[in-house]
Amino acid sequence: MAAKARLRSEALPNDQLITLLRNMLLQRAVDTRGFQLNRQGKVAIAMGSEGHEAVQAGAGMAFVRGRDLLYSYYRNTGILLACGFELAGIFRSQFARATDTTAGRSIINHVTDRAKGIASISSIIASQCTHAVGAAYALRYRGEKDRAVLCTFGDGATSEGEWHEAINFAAIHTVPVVLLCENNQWAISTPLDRQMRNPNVAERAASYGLQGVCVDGFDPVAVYQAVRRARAKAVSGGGPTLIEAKCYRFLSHTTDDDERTYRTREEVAKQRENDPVPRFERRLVEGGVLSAERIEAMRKQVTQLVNETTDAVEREPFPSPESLYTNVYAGPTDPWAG
Ligand SMILES: Cc1ncc(C[n+]2csc(CCOP(=O)(O)OP(=O)(O)O)c2C)c(N)n1
Ligand SMILES: [Mg+2]
Repeated sequence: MAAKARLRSEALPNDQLITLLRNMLLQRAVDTRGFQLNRQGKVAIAMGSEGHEAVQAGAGMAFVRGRDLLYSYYRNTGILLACGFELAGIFRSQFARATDTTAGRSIINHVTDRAKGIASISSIIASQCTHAVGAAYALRYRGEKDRAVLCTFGDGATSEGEWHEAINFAAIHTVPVVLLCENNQWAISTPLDRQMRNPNVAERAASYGLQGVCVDGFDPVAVYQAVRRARAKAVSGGGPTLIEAKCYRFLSHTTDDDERTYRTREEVAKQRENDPVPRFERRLVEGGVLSAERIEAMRKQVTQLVNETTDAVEREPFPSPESLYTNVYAGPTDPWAG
């Protein structure tokens, strides 16, 4: 009963709660598949967002499709999907097919979709922050109404000079950007206490004259509400907000990394107790939103969708050898000709 009341007081209709859960289940299925495909030797590398599902489902739901711009990073398949990016596109990138948004040229998850407002993902940590703030400045400069930029980055990114330059510029010029830190406690093998003495990224906002908000990154509703509020503030001329969502990276950094070499099993097990997916499932069951059977059916449906999409994309062609220099040189170029 208490749980029901709590869910109601959050003022999110059931269909939105179900959308959040579906996105979280989809993220986990995509992650699992990516790691399997790598172990099968079918994709060169995979990256997992496991532990970030709630952050990404919540933030993606606050993104207004057709209006907002997304500047995210490589660990953001869930945000991409929640912002309307095509599921097949994720696998086209993993399989490096000709149909991929960079025609198989980029490392996995480095996709783009201009029509949907999804900017190209860059491997250079924090570079998306300066791009995002520049785009938000352009929106304001052109007087575009009800449009904002969502910029996401990891805790490690906040050690980069570019991050500081971006947030400072954004604050000075009051640009419509929401800065969301997915604080998963690790930057590959570097723990948080080797990156910063104050573990609360949100508290840094004050030094730029901004509002900082810290949310439970295992709670998709809390993240959604924080990002939605920050977006509303941004589009009404209130400027940027720095949101820190505390989460965890359950898997290795990528399939090329082995997290067992630098962190204890006890630490990971402790974080697993709060795994955002089963936690949100329990909350929806206790709140009377979904039955355990319905959730199981959703999980099966999402896994089937991922499997079918993977199979279909695997049949798509690789880029042709003749296209090797396409988009590499301006104009027709044959580098081998004298
Ligand atoms: C400028 C720069 N420095 C270093 C790297 C290598 N690198 C790739 S991912 C990564 C860790 C980033 O950690 P964080 O920002 O916390 O994101 P997470 O992977 O934990 O989500 C590093 C150091 C890079 N890509 N770019
Ligand atoms: Mg990190």
